[in-house]
Amino acid sequence: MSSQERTSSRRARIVKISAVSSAGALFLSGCSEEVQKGWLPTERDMTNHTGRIMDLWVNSWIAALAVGILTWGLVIWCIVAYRRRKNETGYPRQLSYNLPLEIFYTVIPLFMVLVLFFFTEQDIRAIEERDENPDVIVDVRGKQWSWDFNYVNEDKYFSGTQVNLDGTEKTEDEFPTLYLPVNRTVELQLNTRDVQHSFWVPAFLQKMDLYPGRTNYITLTPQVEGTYDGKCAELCGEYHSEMLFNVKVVSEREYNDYVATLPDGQLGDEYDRSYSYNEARPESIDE
Ligand SMILES: [Cu+2]
Repeated sequence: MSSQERTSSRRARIVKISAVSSAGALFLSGCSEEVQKGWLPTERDMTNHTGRIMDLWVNSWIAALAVGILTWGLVIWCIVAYRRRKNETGYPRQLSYNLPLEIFYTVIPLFMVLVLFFFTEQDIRAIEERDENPDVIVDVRGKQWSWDFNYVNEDKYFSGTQVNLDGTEKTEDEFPTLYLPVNRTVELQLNTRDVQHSFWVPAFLQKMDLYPGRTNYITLTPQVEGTYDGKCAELCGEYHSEMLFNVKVVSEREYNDYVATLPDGQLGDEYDRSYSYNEARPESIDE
Protein backbone atom coordinates (compact mmCIF):
# COMPACT_ATOMS: atom_id res chain seq x y z
CA MET A 1 0.00 0.00 0.00
CA SER A 2 1.42 3.39 -0.99
CA SER A 3 1.64 6.15 1.60
CA GLN A 4 -1.04 8.08 -0.27
CA GLU A 5 -3.44 5.13 -0.09
CA ARG A 6 -2.72 4.73 3.63
CA THR A 7 -3.50 8.40 4.28
CA SER A 8 -6.78 8.25 2.37
CA SER A 9 -7.90 5.07 4.10
CA ARG A 10 -7.01 6.63 7.48
CA ARG A 11 -8.97 9.72 6.53
CA ALA A 12 -11.96 7.55 5.55
CA ARG A 13 -11.74 5.83 8.94
CA ILE A 14 -11.64 9.18 10.77
CA VAL A 15 -14.68 10.39 8.81
CA LYS A 16 -16.51 7.17 9.67
CA ILE A 17 -15.64 7.39 13.37
CA SER A 18 -16.63 11.05 13.63
CA ALA A 19 -19.89 10.37 11.79
CA VAL A 20 -20.73 7.55 14.17
CA SER A 21 -19.77 9.54 17.27
CA SER A 22 -21.67 12.65 16.22
CA ALA A 23 -24.73 10.51 15.47
CA GLY A 24 -24.32 8.98 18.92
CA ALA A 25 -24.01 12.41 20.54
CA LEU A 26 -27.08 13.59 18.66
CA PHE A 27 -28.96 10.50 19.81
CA LEU A 28 -27.92 11.01 23.43
CA SER A 29 -28.67 14.74 23.50
CA GLY A 30 -31.97 14.18 21.70
CA CYS A 31 -33.14 11.66 24.25
CA SER A 32 -31.39 12.97 27.36
CA GLU A 33 -34.70 14.34 28.58
CA GLU A 34 -36.23 10.96 27.81
CA VAL A 35 -33.42 9.28 29.72
CA GLN A 36 -34.00 11.51 32.73
CA LYS A 37 -37.61 10.47 32.92
CA GLY A 38 -36.84 6.82 32.17
CA TRP A 39 -38.88 6.87 28.93
CA LEU A 40 -42.05 7.08 31.03
CA PRO A 41 -45.18 8.42 29.26
CA THR A 42 -45.47 11.55 31.38
CA GLU A 43 -43.80 14.68 32.72
CA ARG A 44 -42.04 15.08 36.03
CA ASP A 45 -44.64 17.26 37.75
CA MET A 46 -47.77 15.77 36.21
CA THR A 47 -49.10 14.97 39.69
CA ASN A 48 -47.57 15.46 43.14
CA HIS A 49 -46.41 11.81 42.96
CA THR A 50 -44.96 11.43 39.45
CA GLY A 51 -41.53 12.92 40.33
CA ARG A 52 -41.11 10.45 43.19
CA ILE A 53 -42.21 7.48 41.09
CA MET A 54 -39.89 8.56 38.28
CA ASP A 55 -36.92 8.79 40.65
CA LEU A 56 -37.57 5.30 42.01
CA TRP A 57 -37.82 3.92 38.47
CA VAL A 58 -34.73 5.68 37.10
CA ASN A 59 -32.58 4.98 40.18
CA SER A 60 -33.59 1.30 40.14
CA TRP A 61 -32.38 1.16 36.53
CA ILE A 62 -29.09 2.87 37.45
CA ALA A 63 -28.55 0.34 40.26
CA ALA A 64 -29.47 -2.55 37.94
CA LEU A 65 -27.07 -1.30 35.24
CA ALA A 66 -24.23 -0.87 37.75
CA VAL A 67 -24.75 -4.43 38.99
CA GLY A 68 -25.04 -5.62 35.38
CA ILE A 69 -21.80 -3.95 34.28
CA LEU A 70 -19.93 -5.35 37.31
CA THR A 71 -21.32 -8.84 36.62
CA TRP A 72 -20.57 -8.75 32.88
CA GLY A 73 -17.10 -7.38 33.67
CA LEU A 74 -16.36 -10.25 36.06
CA VAL A 75 -17.72 -12.83 33.59
CA ILE A 76 -15.56 -11.46 30.76
CA TRP A 77 -12.53 -11.22 33.04
CA CYS A 78 -12.97 -14.90 34.04
CA ILE A 79 -13.32 -15.97 30.42
CA VAL A 80 -10.14 -14.11 29.44
CA ALA A 81 -7.98 -14.75 32.53
CA TYR A 82 -8.82 -18.45 32.84
CA ARG A 83 -8.98 -19.36 29.15
CA ARG A 84 -7.35 -22.59 28.03
CA ARG A 85 -3.66 -21.95 27.22
CA LYS A 86 -1.58 -23.69 24.61
CA ASN A 87 -0.32 -27.14 25.69
CA GLU A 88 -3.00 -27.48 28.40
CA THR A 89 -4.86 -30.79 28.40
CA GLY A 90 -7.71 -32.35 30.37
CA TYR A 91 -10.06 -30.57 32.77
CA PRO A 92 -8.89 -27.59 34.85
CA ARG A 93 -8.71 -28.00 38.63
CA GLN A 94 -12.29 -28.58 39.91
CA LEU A 95 -13.48 -26.61 42.95
CA SER A 96 -16.53 -27.13 45.18
CA TYR A 97 -17.77 -26.11 48.62
CA ASN A 98 -16.12 -22.72 48.77
CA LEU A 99 -17.89 -21.46 51.90
CA PRO A 100 -16.79 -17.78 51.80
CA LEU A 101 -17.87 -17.57 48.16
CA GLU A 102 -21.24 -19.17 48.91
CA ILE A 103 -21.88 -16.77 51.79
CA PHE A 104 -20.87 -13.88 49.52
CA TYR A 105 -23.31 -14.77 46.73
CA THR A 106 -26.16 -15.30 49.20
CA VAL A 107 -25.64 -12.14 51.23
CA ILE A 108 -25.07 -9.73 48.33
CA PRO A 109 -28.33 -10.51 46.40
CA LEU A 110 -30.24 -10.49 49.71
CA PHE A 111 -28.80 -7.05 50.45
CA MET A 112 -29.78 -5.80 46.97
CA VAL A 113 -33.37 -7.06 47.37
CA LEU A 114 -33.62 -5.39 50.78
CA VAL A 115 -32.38 -2.06 49.37
CA LEU A 116 -34.95 -2.20 46.53
CA PHE A 117 -37.63 -3.20 49.01
CA PHE A 118 -36.77 -0.36 51.39
CA PHE A 119 -37.02 2.39 48.77
CA THR A 120 -40.13 0.89 47.12
CA GLU A 121 -41.94 0.52 50.44
CA GLN A 122 -40.99 4.07 51.44
CA ASP A 123 -42.46 5.49 48.22
CA ILE A 124 -45.60 3.32 48.24
CA ARG A 125 -46.30 4.50 51.78
CA ALA A 126 -45.94 8.17 50.76
CA ILE A 127 -48.05 7.74 47.60
CA GLU A 128 -50.86 5.82 49.26
CA GLU A 129 -51.17 8.14 52.24
CA ARG A 130 -54.72 9.47 52.36
CA ASP A 131 -55.54 13.12 52.85
CA GLU A 132 -57.89 13.78 55.75
CA ASN A 133 -59.46 16.71 53.96
CA PRO A 134 -59.28 16.31 50.18
CA ASP A 135 -60.58 19.25 48.11
CA VAL A 136 -62.39 16.93 45.70
CA ILE A 137 -63.84 13.46 46.25
CA VAL A 138 -64.89 11.35 43.29
CA ASP A 139 -66.53 7.97 43.78
CA VAL A 140 -65.36 6.08 40.69
CA ARG A 141 -67.61 3.13 39.83
CA GLY A 142 -66.48 0.51 37.38
CA LYS A 143 -69.02 -1.60 35.51
CA GLN A 144 -68.79 -3.97 32.58
CA TRP A 145 -67.72 -2.07 30.46
CA SER A 146 -67.68 1.58 31.36
CA TRP A 147 -67.26 4.01 34.24
CA ASP A 148 -69.48 6.21 36.39
CA PHE A 149 -68.17 9.19 38.33
CA ASN A 150 -69.96 10.50 41.44
CA TYR A 151 -68.76 13.98 42.41
CA VAL A 152 -69.37 13.48 46.12
CA ASN A 153 -69.02 17.03 47.54
CA GLU A 154 -71.18 18.50 44.80
CA ASP A 155 -73.74 15.63 44.86
CA LYS A 156 -73.59 15.29 41.07
CA TYR A 157 -72.94 12.30 38.88
CA PHE A 158 -71.83 11.30 35.42
CA SER A 159 -72.78 7.94 33.97
CA GLY A 160 -70.73 6.44 31.14
CA THR A 161 -72.68 4.39 28.64
CA GLN A 162 -71.43 0.90 28.08
CA VAL A 163 -69.79 -0.06 24.87
CA ASN A 164 -72.31 -1.21 22.33
CA LEU A 165 -72.69 -4.89 22.94
CA ASP A 166 -72.46 -5.57 19.21
CA GLY A 167 -68.79 -4.64 19.56
CA THR A 168 -68.87 -1.28 17.77
CA GLU A 169 -65.97 0.81 19.01
CA LYS A 170 -66.47 4.27 20.42
CA THR A 171 -64.50 7.28 19.35
CA GLU A 172 -62.31 9.07 21.86
CA ASP A 173 -64.67 12.03 22.38
CA GLU A 174 -67.43 9.59 23.30
CA PHE A 175 -65.48 8.05 26.19
CA PRO A 176 -66.62 8.82 29.71
CA THR A 177 -64.59 11.76 31.03
CA LEU A 178 -63.47 12.39 34.57
CA TYR A 179 -62.95 16.10 35.30
CA LEU A 180 -60.42 17.12 37.94
CA PRO A 181 -59.41 20.64 39.01
CA VAL A 182 -55.71 21.43 38.70
CA ASN A 183 -53.64 21.83 41.90
CA ARG A 184 -56.38 20.50 44.18
CA THR A 185 -56.11 17.40 46.35
CA VAL A 186 -58.25 14.67 44.86
CA GLU A 187 -59.45 11.49 46.50
CA LEU A 188 -60.69 8.81 44.12
CA GLN A 189 -62.82 6.19 45.82
CA LEU A 190 -62.64 3.14 43.63
CA ASN A 191 -65.66 0.81 43.62
CA THR A 192 -66.95 -1.83 41.26
CA ARG A 193 -70.43 -3.17 40.76
CA ASP A 194 -69.64 -6.46 39.13
CA VAL A 195 -66.17 -7.95 38.59
CA GLN A 196 -62.65 -6.71 39.25
CA HIS A 197 -61.48 -3.75 37.20
CA SER A 198 -58.42 -1.55 37.47
CA PHE A 199 -58.26 2.22 37.24
CA TRP A 200 -55.22 3.26 35.24
CA VAL A 201 -54.12 6.65 33.94
CA PRO A 202 -50.67 6.03 32.42
CA ALA A 203 -49.72 9.74 32.60
CA PHE A 204 -50.24 9.66 36.40
CA LEU A 205 -48.04 6.53 36.72
CA GLN A 206 -50.61 5.10 39.11
CA LYS A 207 -52.90 2.13 38.81
CA MET A 208 -55.27 0.67 41.40
CA ASP A 209 -57.58 -2.34 41.31
CA LEU A 210 -61.32 -2.14 41.97
CA TYR A 211 -62.62 -5.06 44.04
CA PRO A 212 -66.28 -5.99 44.53
CA GLY A 213 -67.39 -5.24 48.10
CA ARG A 214 -64.48 -2.99 49.04
CA THR A 215 -63.28 0.54 48.38
CA ASN A 216 -59.73 1.36 47.31
CA TYR A 217 -58.32 4.87 47.30
CA ILE A 218 -56.05 6.98 45.14
CA THR A 219 -55.03 10.35 46.56
CA LEU A 220 -53.23 12.76 44.26
CA THR A 221 -52.95 16.36 43.13
CA PRO A 222 -52.97 16.82 39.35
CA GLN A 223 -50.59 19.67 38.48
CA VAL A 224 -50.74 20.02 34.70
CA GLU A 225 -53.87 20.88 32.75
CA GLY A 226 -54.66 18.62 29.82
CA THR A 227 -56.54 15.55 28.64
CA TYR A 228 -55.13 12.15 29.51
CA ASP A 229 -55.99 8.61 28.49
CA GLY A 230 -57.41 6.22 31.04
CA LYS A 231 -58.12 2.53 30.77
CA CYS A 232 -59.24 -0.52 32.66
CA ALA A 233 -56.12 -2.56 33.36
CA GLU A 234 -57.73 -5.76 34.63
CA LEU A 235 -59.14 -8.27 32.16
CA CYS A 236 -62.84 -7.97 33.02
CA GLY A 237 -64.74 -9.68 30.25
CA GLU A 238 -65.52 -9.55 26.58
CA TYR A 239 -65.28 -5.78 26.04
CA HIS A 240 -62.50 -5.07 28.54
CA SER A 241 -60.45 -3.41 25.82
CA GLU A 242 -63.29 -0.94 25.23
CA MET A 243 -63.40 0.15 28.87
CA LEU A 244 -61.62 3.40 28.15
CA PHE A 245 -62.03 6.88 29.61
CA ASN A 246 -60.51 10.34 29.55
CA VAL A 247 -59.26 12.44 32.43
CA LYS A 248 -59.50 16.19 31.93
CA VAL A 249 -57.44 18.29 34.30
CA VAL A 250 -58.88 21.81 34.09
CA SER A 251 -58.92 25.09 35.97
CA GLU A 252 -61.11 25.19 39.07
CA ARG A 253 -63.59 27.46 37.31
CA GLU A 254 -63.91 25.13 34.36
CA TYR A 255 -64.33 22.23 36.77
CA ASN A 256 -67.13 23.98 38.65
CA ASP A 257 -68.84 24.98 35.38
CA TYR A 258 -68.69 21.39 34.16
CA VAL A 259 -69.93 19.78 37.38
CA ALA A 260 -72.84 22.27 37.53
CA THR A 261 -74.14 20.84 34.22
CA LEU A 262 -74.38 17.30 35.63
CA PRO A 263 -77.55 15.74 37.07
CA ASP A 264 -78.07 15.79 40.85
CA GLY A 265 -77.55 12.76 43.05
CA GLN A 266 -75.21 9.81 43.35
CA LEU A 267 -75.23 6.51 41.52
CA GLY A 268 -75.22 3.34 43.56
CA ASP A 269 -75.29 -0.23 42.35
CA GLU A 270 -77.49 0.51 39.35
CA TYR A 271 -76.46 -1.13 36.09
CA ASP A 272 -75.04 -4.04 37.99
CA ARG A 273 -74.81 -6.72 35.34
CA SER A 274 -74.53 -9.74 37.64
CA TYR A 275 -76.25 -9.07 40.96
CA SER A 276 -76.96 -6.30 43.40
CA TYR A 277 -75.27 -6.11 46.78
CA ASN A 278 -78.57 -4.92 48.25
CA GLU A 279 -80.25 -8.18 47.36
CA ALA A 280 -79.50 -11.69 48.51
CA ARG A 281 -76.55 -13.03 46.58
CA PRO A 282 -77.03 -16.12 44.48
CA GLU A 283 -75.65 -19.14 46.31
CA SER A 284 -73.00 -19.80 43.72
CA ILE A 285 -71.37 -16.47 44.52
CA ASP A 286 -71.07 -17.17 48.25
CA GLU A 287 -69.00 -20.26 47.64
CU1 LIG B 1 -62.62 -3.55 33.43
